[in-house]
Amino acid sequence: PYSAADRGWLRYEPRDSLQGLPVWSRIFVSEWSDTLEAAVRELRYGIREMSGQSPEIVVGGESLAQGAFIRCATVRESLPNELHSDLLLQDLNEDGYLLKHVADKENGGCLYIVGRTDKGILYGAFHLLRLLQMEVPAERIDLVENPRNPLRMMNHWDNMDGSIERGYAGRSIFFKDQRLIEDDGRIRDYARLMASIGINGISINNVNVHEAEARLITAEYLPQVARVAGIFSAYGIRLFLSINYASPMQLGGLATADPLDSGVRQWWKEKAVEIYRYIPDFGGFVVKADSEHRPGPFTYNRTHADGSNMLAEALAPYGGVVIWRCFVYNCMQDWRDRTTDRARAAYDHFKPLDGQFRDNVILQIKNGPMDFQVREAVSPLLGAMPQTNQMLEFQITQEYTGQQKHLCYLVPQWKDVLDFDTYARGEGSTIQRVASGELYDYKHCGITAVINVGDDENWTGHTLAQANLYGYGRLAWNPDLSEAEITEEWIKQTFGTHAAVVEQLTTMLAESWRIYENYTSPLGVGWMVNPGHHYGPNVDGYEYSVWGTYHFADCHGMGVNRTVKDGTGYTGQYFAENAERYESLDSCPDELLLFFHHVPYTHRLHSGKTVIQHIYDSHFEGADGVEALIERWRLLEGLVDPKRHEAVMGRLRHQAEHSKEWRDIINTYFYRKSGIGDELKRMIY
Ligand code: GCW
Repeated sequence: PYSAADRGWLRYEPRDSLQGLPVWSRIFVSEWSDTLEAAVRELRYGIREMSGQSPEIVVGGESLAQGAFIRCATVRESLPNELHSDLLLQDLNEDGYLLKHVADKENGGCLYIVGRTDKGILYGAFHLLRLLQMEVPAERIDLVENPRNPLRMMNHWDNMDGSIERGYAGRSIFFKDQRLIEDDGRIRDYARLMASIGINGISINNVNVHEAEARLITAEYLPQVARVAGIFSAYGIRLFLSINYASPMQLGGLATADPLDSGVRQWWKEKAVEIYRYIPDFGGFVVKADSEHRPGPFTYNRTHADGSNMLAEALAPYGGVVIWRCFVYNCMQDWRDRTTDRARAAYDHFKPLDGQFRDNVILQIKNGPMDFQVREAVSPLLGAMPQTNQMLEFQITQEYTGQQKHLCYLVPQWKDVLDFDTYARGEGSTIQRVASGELYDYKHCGITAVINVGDDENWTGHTLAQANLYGYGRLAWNPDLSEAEITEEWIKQTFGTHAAVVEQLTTMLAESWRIYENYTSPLGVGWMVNPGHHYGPNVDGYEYSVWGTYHFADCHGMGVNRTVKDGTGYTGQYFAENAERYESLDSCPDELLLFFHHVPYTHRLHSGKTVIQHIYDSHFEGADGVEALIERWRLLEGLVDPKRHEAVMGRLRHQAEHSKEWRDIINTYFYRKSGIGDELKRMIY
């Protein structure tokens, strides 16, 4: 590693399966490039750590070795016949690779890592190391991998003063005191972690672009940004920046930022020339415009298409893209107004513009129509624009899911979203096929996520929150991977292959989302958090606010009526199958009931329980669930190193206390509102 930070899943602890046996004595690579160097160094380092033996790196030589070797090659090189006859080799895409063990009488087993590009080889090298960490016997390795999503991104919400919006793991790893951090060690280790899970694009600054960050695209900062971009580049990652839509005014001194103004257009074109002079493989811009008081084209009576197209035109000559966020809604709503529905906003704004965007614009859409709640419906905008590139946005940082103090494994939530069937082109039109560009022929598309990383030694605050980081990357690579596969990979790499560790941690992770949901806001209604920082229970925290986030609880019942029949009409934004399912109380799934309907507390769920009894039961179960997590973790004492064991235990203890606070506040609130007691007569205050 290049820094003293926790190694995450690139831990490479000694493995019994590699100890004492002769491993590969050489690693052959025919040419040298930054990316191949990164790949080969990683291989040598990982193998040395795990086996105690250090393979020699041979550049350009013939692979006539004494003993087993690893050979890294691109498809253009001459390879053994068994590989060439491998039809799959022809199907490798830009980032794909083949990993194959080939038995060789003289030399023993040889491993081939073949990519179409150097990047493919890098990904293949990380895959091989993953398998070795998992103690998969080398002779069994024979696979071909192609990523499903062209863009696999991370969004940082880092500010140049070093703070991170919604960051729960320390300060920024990129910025400090209005500058880019000069010690690159941490950034290199970060790039390794990201490349190991296939991430190929990273925007390094907050989408809320303040005064200082707007200047990242000026000569003052571009040399520093270019340095980071160079590190990323070796690891196959393109750097993106969030920009201020009004830059021509703030930076250029123009009187307007009107996207149809020729001076404004010219300003952006020249800006693009300048940026690409410093960063030839610059990815493009991420833009939050006309959203939560950020400037945008609305000021000039122009559309989101006008605004994004202007930027896209400037980046097009260099292959750059504009990632335009759809988190656009009225954040100055009157809580008395029951007709305005924030959930409708993205669809209402963007759907009518389908077909008006340039082909290097991508619309970035949050998984849900509200805002990364523990449970919400899937955004109906995803899949609703056949002629416009779309990209899915997840949130790894646990803003509403326990802020990395609580354990909440989000892979199950993301799987639900990815497998959700939109019915956009009939059955099987899943979100994962929208994002990957399989449903519609998108020029650019993929998945992005707001990252949970900071400069804490363990990257993510809660050590187990590393699983979310890892799991997200794996799903962005292959959304068909199962939760079980991802979890097993992560545990074995991060905590070793001991059966008890795998068993207990698997259960802890698998149950954690449901546990968190149980003691927080019920049945998909969301929110009920303290305003501003969003941590901890406050049922009415957002009830009389401007944010459009209400539960409408009174003495009779609660929930948001989003039906077409007599509600906000939101259900009508879905394709028929889903629209009907959500519209009707008979078919609306329990877990989203209060997201779609306003019902009496005595309404009976499909589970057979009334809403009020469900609230009580789930809240008691949720808090008890945290005690069970602690019990499981206790079993791993001695099997997990004391440092990480204690750190996680400390967080679990806090979670246990805090979950009781959630439980009692929610239960008491609804007991007092409804006047209906708990059937089991448990303590409610
Ligand atoms: O969830 C909200 C967050 C804001 C964030 C915004 C967004 C970066 O509370 O902190 O701003 O979403 O996604 O733009």
